[in-house]
Amino acid sequence: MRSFKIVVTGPFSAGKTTFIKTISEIAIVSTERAISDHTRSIKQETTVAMDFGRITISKDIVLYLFGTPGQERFDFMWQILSEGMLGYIVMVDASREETYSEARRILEFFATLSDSPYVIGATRLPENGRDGAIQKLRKELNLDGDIQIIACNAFEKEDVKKVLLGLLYDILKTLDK
Ligand SMILES: Nc1nc2c(ncn2[C@@H]2O[C@H](COP(=O)(O)OP(=O)(O)O)[C@@H](O)[C@H]2O)c(=O)[nH]1
Ligand SMILES: [Mg+2]
Repeated sequence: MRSFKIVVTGPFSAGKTTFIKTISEIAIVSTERAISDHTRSIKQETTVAMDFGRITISKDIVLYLFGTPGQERFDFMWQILSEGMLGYIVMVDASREETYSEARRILEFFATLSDSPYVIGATRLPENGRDGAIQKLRKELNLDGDIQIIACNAFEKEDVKKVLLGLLYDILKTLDK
């Protein structure tokens, strides 16, 4: 049995908690709190410490998912959560361009923490012109061509699986080297 620790990160309200909730076989251990500051207009609750979920991929592979909080004052948690991870997912709400700079900051910070593979899970992509939107996201986030950007409705199990398997594929590639 191999277990993989995977971190799910990304800007505030990108869909991280939803992603883990959708796929986890155990009731998600979430630490949501009512929001007291200006970000309350975006949503009512936020993750203050972490989300935790588990998914069995096959009889040999189990993934443990750790979601990071998305507000700056909890940044110190990123470092703790990233310890021992085999890969990470950066969730980005493609429809909110004002969050891209935060996404870039997260990408840069994680690159200093770890060499492990990562993929982008892009939520709220437009129905029409999806390829163009993905290309734009790649450019805005300064991503190399070999970094996967995977379209994801975080409420859809199949989409969440696609993102996880995409990452797993990149992880297995590095392990085989
Ligand atoms: N349309 C759409 N809404 C989403 C998606 N994922 C999450 N949401 C909504 O976006 C808001 C933020 O989601 P949440 O999972 O709490 O984001 P987090 O801050 O990254 O943990 C919530 O109102 C969700 O219902 C998605 O893939 N598509
Ligand atoms: Mg959350």
